[in-house]
Amino acid sequence: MSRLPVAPTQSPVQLRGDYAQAAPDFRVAQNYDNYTADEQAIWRTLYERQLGLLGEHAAPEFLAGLRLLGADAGRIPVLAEASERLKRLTGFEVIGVPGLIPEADFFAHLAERRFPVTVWMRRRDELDYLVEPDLFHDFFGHLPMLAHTVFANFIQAYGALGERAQGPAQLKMLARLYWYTVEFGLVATSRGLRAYGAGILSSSGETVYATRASGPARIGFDLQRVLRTNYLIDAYQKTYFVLDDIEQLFDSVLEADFDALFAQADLPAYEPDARLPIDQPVASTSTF
Ligand code: HBI
Ligand code: FE
Repeated sequence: MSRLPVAPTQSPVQLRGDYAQAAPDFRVAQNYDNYTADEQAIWRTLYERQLGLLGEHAAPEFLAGLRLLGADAGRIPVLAEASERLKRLTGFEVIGVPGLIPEADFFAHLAERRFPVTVWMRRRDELDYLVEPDLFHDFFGHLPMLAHTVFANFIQAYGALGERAQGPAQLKMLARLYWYTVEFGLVATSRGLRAYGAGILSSSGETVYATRASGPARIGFDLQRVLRTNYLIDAYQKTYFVLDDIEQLFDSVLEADFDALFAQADLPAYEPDARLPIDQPVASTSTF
């Protein structure tokens, strides 16, 4: 495979997966029998740890999606089985990939309702943090929300936007949108702030921090603000953006004029901890 993806993180990382077996669109087989007993145990540990936190911290849409996926702590899920379920729910397929793939391929898959899921599991010494998304992050973190019709529509629209973006500055804007919603998004509910972002819900530490810590700012979601706000990849977020409801995400990109927004790509970005007069702070029941 000549075209190895440039990992979309600020620090170039050595990609872990086996890209040599990947198809031109980066699909790989899951090779289920290759998972070791320890990898099955790591899945169980991660799943059970997160399950204990979801009731208090996860958006109801995430909880509903996780149930619909039918996975459990007992074993690493078979991607083809989850794909069958998800396809019936929102038309999204699940495809195995060796890890991070080039942005153009990633966007093309999303635009055609295919979600790439890394096929390898993290090591035991990476339970709390790893740089590149593994199967647990992608499957447990991302797939439940793809069972939600409107969120699935947003992800497809996001993929189509990616195919429209021209050049690194516009791609960076879209990476910020993905980061502050799909990865680290919060939503307001009648029972307080809940997380729907995969980066939050696949991390036990950030699941509690994002919804309860007093340190970070929590700001009402504003598309233009998010598109211009840089993010930290190796620390808890300084700023979380809060949706009024999941539909707001799809509505915001549907109504937006991306020709005008992309034209602002070269404007200076806001720092991750920026506080602006236009920001609408959202109260949280901080407990620490
Ligand atoms: N590849 N497999 C995979 N998973 C991702 O989440 C991913 C990717 N490539 C690019 C990428 N994310 C980011 O650049 C997004 O912001 C597009
Ligand atoms: Fe992710």
